[in-house]
Amino acid sequence: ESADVVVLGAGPAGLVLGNLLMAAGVECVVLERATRSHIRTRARAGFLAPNTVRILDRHGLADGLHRGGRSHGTCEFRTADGGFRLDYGGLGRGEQHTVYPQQNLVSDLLERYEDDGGRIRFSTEAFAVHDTDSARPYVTTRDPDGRPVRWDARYVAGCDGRHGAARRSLPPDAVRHHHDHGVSWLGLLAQAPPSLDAVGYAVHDRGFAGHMARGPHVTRYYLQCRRGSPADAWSEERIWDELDLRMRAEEYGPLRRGPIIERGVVDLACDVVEPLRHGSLLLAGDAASLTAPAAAKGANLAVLEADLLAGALAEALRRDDGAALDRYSAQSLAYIWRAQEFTQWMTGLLHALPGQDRSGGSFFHAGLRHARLDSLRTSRAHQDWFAENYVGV
Ligand code: RFL
Repeated sequence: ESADVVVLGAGPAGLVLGNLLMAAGVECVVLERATRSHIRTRARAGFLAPNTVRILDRHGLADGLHRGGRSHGTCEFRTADGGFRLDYGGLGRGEQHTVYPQQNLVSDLLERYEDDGGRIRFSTEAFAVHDTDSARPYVTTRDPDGRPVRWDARYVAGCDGRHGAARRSLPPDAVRHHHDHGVSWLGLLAQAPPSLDAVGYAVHDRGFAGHMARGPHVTRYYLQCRRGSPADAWSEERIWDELDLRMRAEEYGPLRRGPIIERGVVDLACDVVEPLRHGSLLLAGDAASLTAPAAAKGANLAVLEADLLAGALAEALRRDDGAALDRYSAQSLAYIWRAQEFTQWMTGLLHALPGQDRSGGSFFHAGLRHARLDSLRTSRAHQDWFAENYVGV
């Protein structure tokens, strides 16, 4: 089988790319390891940046999020020195997030792609990308009977995440910059209405706790946990008690409890692959760079890169010249590093790092964190900087 562009992965990156390539008249196919129902229900991100919404709007892909999304522009910090709220939607550039669950966005993108006649194969895992240094790369998969299938292409877009075939097929000269923030989160999805009308960040000596609305009946919570602890280590009651404690329920009132419908441990780590072009293989989304979820940049970068990559691929195919693809790599990396820098700052703001918290004996990091929060609480310039970076990509 063949296509001008073979896209690996049907997450936000792969499906935005598929839609934009189709709109540009580029022949493409999307290969996805999971089933249709799996990608339509996989809960992950929820905070879309204004630039993400602008990109989707520009390409007529934002109807669903305008119908079902909600504007959001406030976060609340709760600390030992008292709490403070930042109406970031009125600070910086005056822009807000749109809260819209990632699985809804993926469902919208998929529906549109298929309605427009887009080709997609589910339950089709790419094993490797071959001959990326040539003008005829190909991808290997298997058909439902287990027979090998070869997909010939002009270009292969690796949008298959951090463990995908694109990363495994990188040539030896590809550099992967990796950084481990050293902290882990227990990520929870609760069948419960939000407990506050803001993103909640609790900075506590026992560790970080976070609160993020996903919809009227579902709320995401995070609890910093010890590295290596299993997701099922704590009972639901213990989880809610710990959340109440760190979110300072005594001061602010108890959280609205409900069944925990999903849980998983996330080690906060990040990486960047450089460059994003390796001959005829291009990377976008988590395959290009992984960001820790502390600043909610991952899905937004995925959409931004897919937009840039679609334009570059269309130009490269039209002119038979890959210069636009090199520009894609350089341009995207500039955005990626900005997002990594802010994520690193945010991670430092929210956590007692291992061995550096008060109980670990070192007051130095706790002192820095205190100063950083104090500056954010009191300095309008710092708040504007925060708002601009928090909603920006
Ligand atoms: P995805 O969404 O992981 O999609 C990749 C797709 O590729 C498929 N795949 C393969 N297909 C074929 N062959 C193979 N060999 C394949 N290997 C994998 C997979 O099945 C999948 O369908 O990557 P993409 O498109 O780059 O999008 C990235 C985002 O999904 C990710 O960055 C965000 O979810 C990160 N993230 C958040 N980002 C935000 O912007 N805001 C948030 O609030 C936010 N919260 C989160 C998050 C990630 C989380 N996890 C996963 C730790 C919260 C959580 C809990």
